[in-house]
Amino acid sequence: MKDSKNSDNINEYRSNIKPTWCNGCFNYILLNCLTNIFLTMKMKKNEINIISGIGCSSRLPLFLNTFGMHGVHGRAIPIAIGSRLTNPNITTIVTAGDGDLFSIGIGHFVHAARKNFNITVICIDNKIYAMTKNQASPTSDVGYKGSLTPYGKIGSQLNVLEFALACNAGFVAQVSPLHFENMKEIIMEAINYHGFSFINVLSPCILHDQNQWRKENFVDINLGKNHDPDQFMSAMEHASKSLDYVKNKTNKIPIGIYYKNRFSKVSFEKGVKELKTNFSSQNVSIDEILSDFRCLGKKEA
Ligand SMILES: Cc1ncc(C[n+]2csc(CCOP(=O)(O)OP(=O)(O)O)c2C)c(N)n1
Ligand SMILES: [Mg+2]
Repeated sequence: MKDSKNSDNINEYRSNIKPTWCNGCFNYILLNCLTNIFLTMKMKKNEINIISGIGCSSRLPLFLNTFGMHGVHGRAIPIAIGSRLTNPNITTIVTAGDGDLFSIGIGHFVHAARKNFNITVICIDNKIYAMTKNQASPTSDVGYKGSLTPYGKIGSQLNVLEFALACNAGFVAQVSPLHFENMKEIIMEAINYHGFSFINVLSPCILHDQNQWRKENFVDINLGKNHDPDQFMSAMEHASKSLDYVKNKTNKIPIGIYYKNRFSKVSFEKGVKELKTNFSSQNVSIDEILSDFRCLGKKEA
């Protein structure tokens, strides 16, 4: 792999590793959508970096012929941040499960969003830990009967859209693989967004999910005049209702862009670059400053 020319053949973005997912898994649709996006956006394979954690969904980078890493459970975001800081010219996308991002890895999410790293985080939300055989996750419905909660999940369900907004994510959306074109458009918009973007992909596990969603079960919140993604309070209001379908099955499942902060704050990477430029204009090099810090550390030790 790793050549620098644009690909004109979608299959060139795929590695020769055969996916290990169950037949009919929604993850295939997301994989197909990503290669479609790379082709449409004329992205070079060596300018794409896909980082994951551990889980069925986290195997996704293995099936792509781009840079990437199948990382450590809950640590996809720190790996992505490290690679972004090392090479800010590479498009960095995290693809990880709901367990990975919102159970063990939730602390990393908070700070990556708040500090505004220019990465796209895609949660492949099947509402369970699938790989370890069906345990309830933070996004499982209350009462969900998993292998460790045979009498039903106790506690509450994490509303990831509300959470991402509260963490100050500049771009927040939810999509369904059953609405392929909508999902593709929104992921492309997230990739183009200069700052932290989050997309929740509703991807029910075909082995364990009892809901059997269909295309017509979804509603696009961006159709009509009810919601303006520029408006944070409107985004919060819509996000707070985004799980209403769980309690009342007659409610539709909302998809679309909840929030897009068009006046995005300076991304962390840009901030670092500006800092370096400011120091160099004052004739002080970053290395000099760091060596002072190192001396201090030694004196204190
Ligand atoms: C540090 C650590 N803790 C726990 C595990 C066990 N483990 C592997 S995958 C997983 C959960 C996966 O769930 P999710 O991230 O939602 O991915 P899915 O399999 O549902 O796609 C767990 C708990 C692990 N591999 N490493
Ligand atoms: Mg999961």
